[in-house]
Amino acid sequence: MVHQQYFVEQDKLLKLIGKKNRKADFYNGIYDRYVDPVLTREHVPVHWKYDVDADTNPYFMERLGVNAVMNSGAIRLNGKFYLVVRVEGADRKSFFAVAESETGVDGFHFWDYPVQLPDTCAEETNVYDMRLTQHEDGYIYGVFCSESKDKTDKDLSAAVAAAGIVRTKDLVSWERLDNLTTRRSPQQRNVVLHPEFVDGKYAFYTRPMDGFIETGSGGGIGFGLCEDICHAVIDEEKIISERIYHTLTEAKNGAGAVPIKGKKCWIHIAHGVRNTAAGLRYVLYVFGTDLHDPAKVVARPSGVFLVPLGWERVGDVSNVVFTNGAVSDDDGMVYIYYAASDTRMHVATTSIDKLEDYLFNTPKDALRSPDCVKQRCALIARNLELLGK
Ligand code: M1P
Repeated sequence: MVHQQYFVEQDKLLKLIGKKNRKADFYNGIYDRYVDPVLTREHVPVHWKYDVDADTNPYFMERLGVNAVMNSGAIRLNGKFYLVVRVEGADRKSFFAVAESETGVDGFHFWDYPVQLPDTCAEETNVYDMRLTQHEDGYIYGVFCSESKDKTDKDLSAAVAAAGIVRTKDLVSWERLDNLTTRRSPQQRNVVLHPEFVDGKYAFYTRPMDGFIETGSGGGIGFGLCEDICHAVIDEEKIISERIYHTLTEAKNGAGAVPIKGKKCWIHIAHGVRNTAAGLRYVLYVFGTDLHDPAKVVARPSGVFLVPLGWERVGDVSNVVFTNGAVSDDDGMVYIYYAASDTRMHVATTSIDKLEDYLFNTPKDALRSPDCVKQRCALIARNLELLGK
């Protein structure tokens, strides 16, 4: 017999899924934020966590808890919005699950089962942060972090991060391909597949790393080409968005969402990390690359694009915003899905036109306080003249 509490919990879940989201009272002219997150651990189906049988679970206890839902790949198919969500179990292992919505800002609900990836690598302990690329070759690719224990290091926490690759046509059946090999970088995380061929090859944005957490002396967002997606090997990585002293990318950075094709450039929404007395702070930034040469940066506005605000600052890993999925619709609206503090998923909406205005009309970083104040005084002077003051 089904436990009575199941119906109580199921009712709460349906109310949560049915709740309409609305724009928050936040303004910067660049994007809108929303009052409610689009997905939280409370959105996880009841039957994923509880044994609903009153005989075997008389206290209706959670048997397999879920800790967080976060860093989600995003795609729009047949007019619907799909997230491939990183769900972190109470056991700290992450897995992927599809959630869909008609509107992109509310109504997200999980499919009945999580994604069951082909288990091809016995060493792989954890998988997370899938980027979904609708490639012009006809497949939807998922590129994610595949983490294994580093058995060559005595440190218990030592791990190796690699880019796992899967592909699908329907988000239901997934084919696992070889992990990406990058000749010059022992580790990779935050790898993104570009949606179009470049010089007839598959193009990846990479993040060369010496270690699992630290990117080491190099880092930055790299770009490389490979011939064969089934056995992907990149011989050369060119850094296209480097780390810069005293900017938001000082500690590290990484590609975020699959770039969106705009009218003037490819629009990249990435993350940058700096160190503070309170620990690492993750924010989002935007840059544009040439439509014909996606490795050539043509716009890099100064400063942060989106930062953790209010309750977004608090969670399992506080003071973090992270994106690995954004989609545009037929009207040029853009939906940016970002996780707050490695805990829950939010959305911000804007448009391709607004993002390109932001990209090409926001001043570049002047890099030194005296030059930054000159930049600001020039803006103030122009404004005061117009305002007649
Ligand atoms: O905890 C913040 C993020 O840390 C990692 O990002 P990066 O590789 O740039 O440090 C990722 O593990 C990501 O999942 C996480 O959100």
